Amino acid sequence: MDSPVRVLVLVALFFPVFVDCAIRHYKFNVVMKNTTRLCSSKPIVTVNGKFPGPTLYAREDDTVLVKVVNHVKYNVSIHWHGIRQLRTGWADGPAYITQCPIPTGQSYVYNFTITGQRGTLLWHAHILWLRSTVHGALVILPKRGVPYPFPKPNKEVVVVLGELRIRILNLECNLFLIMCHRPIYCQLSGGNRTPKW
Ligand SMILES: [Cu+2]
Repeated sequence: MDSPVRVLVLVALFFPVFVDCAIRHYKFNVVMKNTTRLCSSKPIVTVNGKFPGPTLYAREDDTVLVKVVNHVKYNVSIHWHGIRQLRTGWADGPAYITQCPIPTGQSYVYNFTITGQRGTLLWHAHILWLRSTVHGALVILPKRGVPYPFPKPNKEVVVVLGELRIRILNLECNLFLIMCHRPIYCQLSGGNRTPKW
């Protein structure tokens, strides 16, 4: 064994506090799910049948392994929004940029380590329109024994803001609230499209 490796092994054995990091395993089954919002039901693409999708939890320095299995008819990829992919660019997720999307019936394991980051980030599909229903939160806790840089709150609640598209009677009111700051439109049937802001 090389001497630097031997030193690391000895440090890990005798000073485990220095290597207090974990491997977090998650499984994302991408499936269709009949979902009801605002009194209307329709099948949507989800992760594990949830909308929004499951919240991932990890600590700074943890390695996260997410096995994504594609059970829908669309190609899929997942982007870990805001995660610094240090030497793990293939885990970033933008389809056709850092990876080929996951075809129907296939899977892919995203493997990345969270370094120098804490707080709540977002994960979402990074292909087609799938991100509108395939998204969720990624909570990065501080290292064990390290406090938050603010007084500890009594309770923490994850709030995910998403997009809903609704139609009411013959008054077509399409609300678009998209992350890239597109305006919200409200369109009367046959009328002019009026930007609200
Ligand atoms: Cu993103």
